[in-house]
Amino acid sequence: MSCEPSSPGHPANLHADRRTKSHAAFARAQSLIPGGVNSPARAFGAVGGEPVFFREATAQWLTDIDSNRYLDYIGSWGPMILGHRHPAVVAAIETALAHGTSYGAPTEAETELAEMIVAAVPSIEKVRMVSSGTEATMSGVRLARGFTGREKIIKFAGNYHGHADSLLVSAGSSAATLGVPNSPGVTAGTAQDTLVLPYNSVEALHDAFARYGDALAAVLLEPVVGNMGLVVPSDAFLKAVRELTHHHGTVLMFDEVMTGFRLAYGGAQERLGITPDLTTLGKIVGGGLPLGAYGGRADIMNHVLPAGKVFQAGTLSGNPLAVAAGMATLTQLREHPPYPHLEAIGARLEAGCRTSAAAHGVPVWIARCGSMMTVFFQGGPEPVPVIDWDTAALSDAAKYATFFWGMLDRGHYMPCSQYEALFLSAAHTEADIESTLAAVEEVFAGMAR
Ligand code: HOZ
Repeated sequence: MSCEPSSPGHPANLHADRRTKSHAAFARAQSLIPGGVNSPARAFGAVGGEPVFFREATAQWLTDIDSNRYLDYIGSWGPMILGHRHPAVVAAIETALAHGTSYGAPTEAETELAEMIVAAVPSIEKVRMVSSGTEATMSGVRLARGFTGREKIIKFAGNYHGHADSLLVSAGSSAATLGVPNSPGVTAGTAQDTLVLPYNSVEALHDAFARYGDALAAVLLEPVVGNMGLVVPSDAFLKAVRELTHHHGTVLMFDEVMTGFRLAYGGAQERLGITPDLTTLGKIVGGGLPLGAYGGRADIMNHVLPAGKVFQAGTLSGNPLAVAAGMATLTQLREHPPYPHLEAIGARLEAGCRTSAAAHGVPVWIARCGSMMTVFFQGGPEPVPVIDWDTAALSDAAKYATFFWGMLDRGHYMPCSQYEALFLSAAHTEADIESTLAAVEEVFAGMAR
């Protein structure tokens, strides 16, 4: 990782003259906002340059403040599965806006969105709305502890569940990218009840349950990981997770903040055929506005205040604009499922990247699940399967940076870290993918030299 200013030879400086307004905006932001950004994932620290500042977005396109256009492959890190400013979502927000922006009191729309979530997600019988994925997962962990009366939880290295203290242990996403998987400020007391295991290790799971068994409140995981780059679970791992948690009365909690409504309408759990006890949602469920949710078995959810005694609250929880955007997005996904299209363009993108990498001898491991994908740049000629954080961390971040800047300069906005997945939207066309693959071909050819 490098936070050093770019050197003249760094790929970040290719065509920097096209982003002079972004450069000035970043300088101004840095004087007022720590690091110049309101979330580190967007800071470009891992690719050694300065972030692009945006003016607007439409469908699959982003426009920066220097008027450069980019095909968008992050979709606000996941929420924009329909593309930006989908007319149905805009109309729903405008209608809600005409009535009021926040009441701090219940609305019927919240119940309607709850009905849609319960109908969509196999494990969810009751659901509580919050304002972000972090809040959802933090609240879910508290609930699992309150429900079981136990304190310890298991998470997996490289999985990221937002920035609640007890989950900032061996965390992925920008925590891993920027070198602080265990953040200063998280006390040893908080972290000691979080056990960290390697993802996909059935053996480690059995060992942990043999040792801590009935003291485990929850096992929390991304059922398909997006936050150390894309990593898929093995069938054996998922089976072991479900069987062991069931046997020990431990709550199995899926963090579907990224995968919910994306890998299928019912999320990764529908796609993989595994039903957890609790599920956390964010991103798509809010249609691009701040909304998260956690839900699951009714007997567990009934422990949340005021039905039960586990405290969780929020002034803007179930905010009417966010609920309207979420309902409009879910309605589109249900009535006009984009999943076959996303699968088709995802498969084409993956195949094209493989072809170019092989043609130019660029060693990569490519992982994809539906509309999420990562190209891991590797050191040696033999591909090393990326199955967990240790194998993801073998990636060559400098090569990823070269790829990232090469794509950006050709008008393709990719994740600014090796350890984030890219996201496709329903708005991406087959022609967009071909244009992206033409850029990939050029960039890989350059990397081979
Ligand atoms: N959860 C997003 C992808 N890892 C990052 C969002 C952020 O931290 O800004």
